Parts: sequence; C-alpha cells; structure tokens
Amino acid sequence: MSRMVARMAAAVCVAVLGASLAAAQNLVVNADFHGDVSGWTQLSDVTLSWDGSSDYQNQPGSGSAEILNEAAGTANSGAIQCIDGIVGGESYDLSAWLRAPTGQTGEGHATVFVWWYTQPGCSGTMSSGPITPWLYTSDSWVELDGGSGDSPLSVQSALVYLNIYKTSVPGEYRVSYDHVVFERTGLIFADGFEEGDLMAWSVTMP
Ligand SMILES: [Ca+2]
Repeated sequence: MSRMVARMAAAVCVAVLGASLAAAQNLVVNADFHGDVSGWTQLSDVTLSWDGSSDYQNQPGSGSAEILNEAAGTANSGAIQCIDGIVGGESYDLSAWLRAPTGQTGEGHATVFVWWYTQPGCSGTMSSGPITPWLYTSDSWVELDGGSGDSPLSVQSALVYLNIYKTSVPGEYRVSYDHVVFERTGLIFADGFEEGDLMAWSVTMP
C-alpha cells in the first residue's frame, strides 16, 4: 500500500467512525419533555401532565412529565411509548431521571422498563427487557440506570414504560420523569458495518 493509499484509508476510517458515533442516538421521542408530553400515552388510573416548573437539569423551558396516581386502591400503571425499528439480537440500554417528592399522602415506587415485541407497533408476543431500579421517594432528581439488555432475535418493536405503582390504598402518589434514554449501544454503522471492524476495508487507487 502506497503512502497516499494508506493516508486515504485512514481518512475513510475516521469518516466512518464519525458516522457511527452520530448513529448512536436516543430512540425515545420527546425524551426530555421540552414543553409537553406529546409522544407519550397515559394508561388507566393515572393522570399524565407536563410540569414546566421542574427539569432534571433545571433547564428553563424544558420541564418534565408528571404522573399522578390517585386510584382508589393500589394501582400499577403509568405512561408508555412504542418504538419501532428495533433490531433483534443487538444490545440496547435504558436510563431515566426520576423524582418522587417526600410528604405525599400515598406511598409507592416508580421505575422505567422496556418490553420487547415480536411485531411492529408493540404487538405480537411480549417479553421483558431492561428495567431501572425502583425509586420510592426523593426530593431531588435521581438518575436510574437500567443497564444494557440484548434484544431477542425476533424483536421488531419496544415499549418504553414510565411505571408508577401506588402500593398504599389511601392517598395520592406522584412521580416526575425526565431525560428518558433508550438507545442501541456499541459501534453502530448505518451503512451495514455491524461488526464494528473496519480493518477489512481498504482503498484502491486506479
Ligand atoms: Ca426536561
């Protein structure tokens, strides 16, 4: 390989590597709740609303999602978002920031988790994916890391679930959610370089 060819090969490596880093993006729509809770669907027993007064980074104008669980009894519910285009057999990771003020009239815990689905639109057969630790109460924002999980080979979509479980019969329990991240990990090449190995590639000159 001549010096010029070697230089060009290095340039191609750098260009492709740059593209791979850009491709590792958050798959969650409206993950930071910049102004509303669009993209998220409220489930039964809870009220999903936008809270402009609290953001996990105190960023003015961003805000967060608040889920109020005021069911008459215990209730396990929350808000969801379905993500299509999931690739089977790949690693995905999950994290989110939560806050659950102290002094509430009800008790419970909250988490964020993922369910895998074998069909688009979060249909077909479901199986459990990454899940963050539980949060009970915290007046400050806490980052919960759900770690990484390999998607089953047959998966085509994933449901991100902002979960709130009121475990006391009386009272209300409310939790805030912000910066929900669900992304494919590792080196990802939009042009099909799935192995993350560029060494098989070289540049030929006419
Ligand atoms: Ca926010």
